[in-house]
Amino acid sequence: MRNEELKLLASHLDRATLEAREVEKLTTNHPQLSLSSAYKIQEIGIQLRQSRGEQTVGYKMGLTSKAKMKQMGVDSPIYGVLTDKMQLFSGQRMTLAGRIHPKIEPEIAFIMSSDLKGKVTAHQALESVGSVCAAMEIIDSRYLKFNFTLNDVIADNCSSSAFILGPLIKKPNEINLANLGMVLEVNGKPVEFGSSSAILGSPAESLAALSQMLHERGHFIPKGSIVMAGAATRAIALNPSTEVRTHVQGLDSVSLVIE
Ligand code: OOG
Ligand code: MG
Repeated sequence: MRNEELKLLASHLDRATLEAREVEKLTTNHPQLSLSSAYKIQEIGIQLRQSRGEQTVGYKMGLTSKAKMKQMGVDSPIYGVLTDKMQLFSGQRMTLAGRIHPKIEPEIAFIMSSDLKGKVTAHQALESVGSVCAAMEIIDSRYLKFNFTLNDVIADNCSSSAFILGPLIKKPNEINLANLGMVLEVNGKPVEFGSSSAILGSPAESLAALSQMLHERGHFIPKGSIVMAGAATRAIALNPSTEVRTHVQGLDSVSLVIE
């Protein structure tokens, strides 16, 4: 795809985000959209956000669990970029204004204490982690009915809308990240149960996979980055007048109040 066309598609998705408007998925009119063009559209979309003053603060992995792949009908992990404007704070009250059809999902996040580059094992990846925490992600696909192919969702920055980190826990090496119970509660009632093992076997594997995927595109994970490892369960629709909380065994909890 030519650069001009990639730019047009990126600004089409950017406008849909700003106007909280659903649009037809790109592959309906561009069935030939490739994985590499999709990541280029994602990158141009991030540049548009940067031109409005947003700063990139990290990455998110997506579709790292069987439950999510099945829910969305796609079959391999993907990554997107996080900006400072997407960050909400645990316990914060928010309205759903400005979002299209938001859903929320339980995650685990890392804060990097050093750069992480190239092909690494999960063990090596953890050596670059300063702290780990319970997290939630709000996803809000810009596509009609949350329906897309893998390349569509990559172009749409992997449906990212917002992320929320719980209290940071130091020394991730002291916790066995591969099997932590995770519960998503709405108004105090558990609605989704999972294990961190659902995230590619362990969130540390997801971090290593991100490093490798970025390396293939000439990028790396800089020191200080926030990395969302991916959801452990299906995502659930966000509704007004609810309190949503995720507990992760050994990692405290993170919450959000929807007005
Ligand atoms: C794509 C984003 C998936 C995750 O954690 O698996 C994702 C989507 O489901 O719309 O963020
Ligand atoms: Mg996610």
